[in-house]
Amino acid sequence: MQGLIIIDVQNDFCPGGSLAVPGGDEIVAPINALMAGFDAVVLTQDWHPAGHSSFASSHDGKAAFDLVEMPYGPQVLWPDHCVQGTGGASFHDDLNANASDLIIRKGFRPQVDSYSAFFENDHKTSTGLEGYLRTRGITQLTLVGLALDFCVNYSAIDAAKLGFDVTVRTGLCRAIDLDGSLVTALSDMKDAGVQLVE
Ligand code: VGL
Ligand code: ZN
Repeated sequence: MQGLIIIDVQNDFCPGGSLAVPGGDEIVAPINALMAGFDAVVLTQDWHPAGHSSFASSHDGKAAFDLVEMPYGPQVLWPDHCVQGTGGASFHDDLNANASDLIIRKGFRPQVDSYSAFFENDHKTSTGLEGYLRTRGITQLTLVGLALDFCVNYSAIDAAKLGFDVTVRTGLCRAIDLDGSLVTALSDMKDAGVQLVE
């Protein structure tokens, strides 16, 4: 059984948003067209409380894209984005969210960021997605969405580690590309056994 995981196609990650990924809106229509071919369709939604610890604005003297050390490891600081209940946290208006079976929200714990759809950045706290997919009999996953080098990357690697058969459709993703993060992400995904398909 085949699952489609659509990562963070939200206004703040699209042009005009506070953490805009170049071309983020270009993938919406082709992702909509892909949904019908899958047994399960899951959307993820980055969903931070105001003042979240991943926001540069929560750290005195720090700027967006600085790196800090958190109790769980290194963490990039981001512009405020995807704050719960705001328009920036909403899915892109043209995304066919009605055609999804499940929406997984992540990053809602104030002190921990969550790039992956499966585990938060402490690599321990589960989102519950694994159990959902397993109980629905899904063994093969296709991932698309934003951003390829952060949330798609972490989700794909966790999925592969959990034993799912994972394909990332890179043409249906867009990247932030911070200091070479895209090249690193592509090689990390390959090393984890993720299939990269244009
Ligand atoms: C993401 C940075 C911060 C993503 C989420 O969806 O890739 N990136 N929060
Ligand atoms: Zn975030």
